[in-house]
Amino acid sequence: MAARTALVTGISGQDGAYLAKLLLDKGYRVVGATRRSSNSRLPRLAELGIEDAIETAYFELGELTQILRLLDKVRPDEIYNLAAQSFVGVSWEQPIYTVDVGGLGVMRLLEGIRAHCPVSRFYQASTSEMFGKAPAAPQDERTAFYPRSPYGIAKLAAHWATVNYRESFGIHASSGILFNHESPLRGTEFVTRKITLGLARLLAGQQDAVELGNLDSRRDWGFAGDYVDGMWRMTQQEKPGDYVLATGETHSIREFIGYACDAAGITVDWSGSGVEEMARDARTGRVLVRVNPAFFRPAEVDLLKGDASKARTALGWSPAVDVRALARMMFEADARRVREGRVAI
Ligand code: NAP
Ligand code: G4F
Repeated sequence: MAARTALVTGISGQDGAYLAKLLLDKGYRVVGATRRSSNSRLPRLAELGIEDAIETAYFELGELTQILRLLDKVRPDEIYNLAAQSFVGVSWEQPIYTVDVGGLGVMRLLEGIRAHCPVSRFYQASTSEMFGKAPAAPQDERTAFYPRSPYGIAKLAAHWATVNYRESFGIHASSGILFNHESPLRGTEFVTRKITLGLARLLAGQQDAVELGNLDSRRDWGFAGDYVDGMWRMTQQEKPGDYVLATGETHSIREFIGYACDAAGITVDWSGSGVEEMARDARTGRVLVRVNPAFFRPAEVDLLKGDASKARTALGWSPAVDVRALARMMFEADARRVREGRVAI
């Protein structure tokens, strides 16, 4: 039997790499869709040793004509749309672009599916950011949405587009409402990786204290490798649907710093409050983390904590890595990269 073909957009990103690896291990032909860039390397795929195992194709969520040609040519069995301007902080600086690619871009893809491959199964990378200022915790598939950023608004439009094309045209379109998931391949601008890489560099004498914004917000952090398995399980269901993927635990940024420091063998001593708050190495007194208001956001999502009961029951999905193990995995990978003088992904 011919291998099933999966088209993965956002192949150069964190989830693209882990999902491509999972699909290749399952025997899929993987076509990775990527933006044209002056640097054609895909370092995350290289780190997982799969750079040469996937086919790549140019792809831009803003360009309808390219999307139509690509879908007509590849006719994939499954489409995983992981592409987006995914950094919440930048979405206030690039609101129109963020909504264009993250929201309208999904309409473009769905129109392409409708025209060229209506039997393809579609996965949309939705997010817990859609809950935003949530009325309650934990959040599940029935919780009301209240996005707090242009990014959240874009993703909410894309989520409803996915639901609508499922209901209007019978497309097998699923929306994965994923809570924060991290890994050693996480972008260095996201807070977990900024902490683990910053700490590794600081301990090697390569940088001063890590400067962060709001230390009080709480996130439900899991491991990206676990979450891509949930994406795949959604597309294998007889019927499409919406599913929350989360660990069910929530931790503050301050707590994550503590877990990363534990992994580094450091006991943290917190002092001060507000913009004066800082974390020191309890033994040496060295400042590890300080607050820089430049990293505060115009509006914050204070508390995310997910309830993945539906995914557990219907998909048989559960996360294997908890936040402490995640922080250790990430710190150890960054410490190794720093020791070996490798450029951070
Ligand atoms: P990521 O590492 O930032 O990857 C985003 C990908 O989107 C990159 O491959 C990027 O390509 C691509 N992209 C950006 N703009 C594009 C455009 N205009 N056209 C085509 N491709 C474009 O994000 P991630 O953490 O892997 O997340 C994957 C998806 O899940 C994203 O949609 C994100 O919003 C969503 N999500 C993530 C989380 C999480 O915690 N990680 C949680 C919920 C939902 P370049 O390399 O060229 O920039
Ligand atoms: O790591 P973050 O930038 O992730 P955020 O905003 O939660 O978004 C991520 O998760 C979403 C799922 O809920 C995805 F949809 C989205 O694509 C992305 O992957 O920030 C986490 C928290 C925020 O409250 C932020 O204000 O950390 C706080 N924070 C404090 N100091 C910081 C910093 N965030 C960043 N990036 N940098 C800081 O210096």
